[in-house]
Amino acid sequence: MNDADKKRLLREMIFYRRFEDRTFEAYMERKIGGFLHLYTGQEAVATGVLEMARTGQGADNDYVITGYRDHVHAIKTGAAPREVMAELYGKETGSSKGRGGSMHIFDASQNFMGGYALVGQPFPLAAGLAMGCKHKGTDQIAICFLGDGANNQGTFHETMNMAKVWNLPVLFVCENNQYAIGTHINRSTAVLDQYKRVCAYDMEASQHDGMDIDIVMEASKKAIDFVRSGKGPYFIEFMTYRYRGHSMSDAKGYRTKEEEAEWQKRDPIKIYTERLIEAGIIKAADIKTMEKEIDDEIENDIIKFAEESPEPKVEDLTKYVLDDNPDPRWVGPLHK
Ligand SMILES: Cc1ncc(C[n+]2csc(CCOP(=O)(O)OP(=O)(O)O)c2C)c(N)n1
Ligand SMILES: [Mg+2]
Repeated sequence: MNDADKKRLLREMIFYRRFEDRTFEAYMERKIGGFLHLYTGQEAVATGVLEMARTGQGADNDYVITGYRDHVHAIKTGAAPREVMAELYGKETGSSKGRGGSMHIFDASQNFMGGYALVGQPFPLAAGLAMGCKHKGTDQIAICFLGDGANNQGTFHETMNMAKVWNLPVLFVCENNQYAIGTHINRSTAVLDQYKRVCAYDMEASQHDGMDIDIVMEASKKAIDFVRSGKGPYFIEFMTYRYRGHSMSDAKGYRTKEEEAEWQKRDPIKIYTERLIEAGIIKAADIKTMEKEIDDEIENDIIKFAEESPEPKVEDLTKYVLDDNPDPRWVGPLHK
């Protein structure tokens, strides 16, 4: 990786942080409604894993799927930040035409297959995507990001079993931020190291620091190469932390300020900034310029686009839901 790539990666992580911060503000201004789950603190995971995946090639991209904390995964896979923001605003120009909102970002043109609200739902869908790749005979793989809490769902065990039985090209990425809403993992989960759980399915697995993007990239590259070469599924766990509440309505009463401060000492953007400054790749003053450029882009392009975009029309309420579906079984009383 050359110096320009390293600078770009740092810029991307700062962009994701500020993008999420700005959605927080828009939510407080009531421009964004519904649920909103922010990725702040976990940036090195999606950025590092997807940097090693195949993206930027449209229909040839690897397939990426995740839960509801999905804005950064969508953008890094290839969704336009403008369209992601417009989706949060519920506008017609949004990536799901304003019908999905924060938890349901989707961009089929980039093989970003969602954004799902149901915990554990993406596991079997990822196996299905991987099976599709196998049948088509391409060397694409499916990458499924999910939280530590999701591993207690039945879908986890069902999917790990079949992924191994069918030797599917799927990478499971566990973002272990140690919390499922307000419940610490040690109150809900018998085996704290998540990667150990898939030994029950004889699956390759490993655990790594998720706050250091260099470590994330190195470990992900090995795991992705393994999966792409046809050796079967792989489960990779990254230890990380979400700085904000689970969603916007969470006052974080279940954890201490000291715990938060401890994790923030190892902030992914701080670690990478210091590393690049030390290596002489970037100067502290360059960071300020970078931040200013990012804020300008977010405000004058992305937010502007979302604010100026039209709302979906009331008469289009059921468009893309039932109206366009020619199957008569789905034509209900609303759709004569
Ligand atoms: C099937 C299902 N059960 C319960 C919920 C409620 N719920 C939403 S998020 C969440 C916790 C998930 O935690 P984790 O998988 O660790 O993801 P994180 O929020 O930490 O990213 C729960 C229980 C849900 N959305 N879907
Ligand atoms: Mg969690």
